[in-house]
Amino acid sequence: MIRIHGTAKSRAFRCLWAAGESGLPFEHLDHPASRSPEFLRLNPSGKIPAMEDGELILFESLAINLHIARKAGAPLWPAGDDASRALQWTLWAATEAEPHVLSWGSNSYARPPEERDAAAAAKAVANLMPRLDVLEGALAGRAHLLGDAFTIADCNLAGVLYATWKHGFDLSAHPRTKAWLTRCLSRPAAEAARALRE
Ligand SMILES: N[C@@H](CCC(=O)N[C@@H](CS)C(=O)NCC(=O)O)C(=O)O
Repeated sequence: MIRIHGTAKSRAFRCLWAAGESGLPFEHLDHPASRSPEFLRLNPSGKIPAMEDGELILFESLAINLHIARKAGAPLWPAGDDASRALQWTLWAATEAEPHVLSWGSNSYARPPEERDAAAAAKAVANLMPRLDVLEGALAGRAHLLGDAFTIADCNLAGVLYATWKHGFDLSAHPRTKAWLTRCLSRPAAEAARALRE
C-alpha cells in the first residue's frame, strides 16, 4: 500500500493527484513537515512529502510521482521513448519552472504583503516567460505533452505550474498552456486532490 505523508497544502498535493490518477490503493497521512525521529526516518531533510510503498521509502515529490506512475503502468507511465520524454519534462519542471514559480508565488501572494519583493516577483515573471514559450510550442497540435493521452509528464509539470494557474499569473500570452493547465487540473483526480487544499 502506498502511503503519502504530508498536508495537501504542500507539494504532497501533486503526489495525491498522481496517486489518484494511478488507480492504485493509497493512504494519505495528513501532517506537516517534522523533525521528529519517526519522520526523519522517511525524509532526513525533514520535508514533505515522503512516501512509503512496502519496503521502499522515497522523498522528492516528483520522484514519488515517477514511482507511482511506473508502478501503475500505461497510460500514466508512457511506453517506449515517451518514458524518457516524461523524465525530460519532469526534470524541466523541477529545474526550469519550479524555482521561478516559487519566487513569483512567494513575492506576489503567499507571503504577508510587507514581506513581498516586487522586483523579485517581476524577475520571476521575466524568467518564466521564455520557459512558457517553450511549453507553448510543445503543446502545439496536441492535447497533452506527449500526445493525446494524459501522462505523468502532464501531472508533474502541471503540478509545478498549478500556483500560476490558481493564483492569477498572466497566461494570456500562452493560451495553449492555459487551456492545457485547465484540462489537467480539472481531471477528477486533480479535483479530488485540490479539494483537500483549496
Ligand atoms: N524538492 C522537494 C521540496 C520539499 C519541500 O520543500 N517541502 C516543503 C513543503 S511544500 C516543506 O516541507 N517545507 C518545510 C520545511 O522546509 O521545513 C520536493 O519536491 O519534495
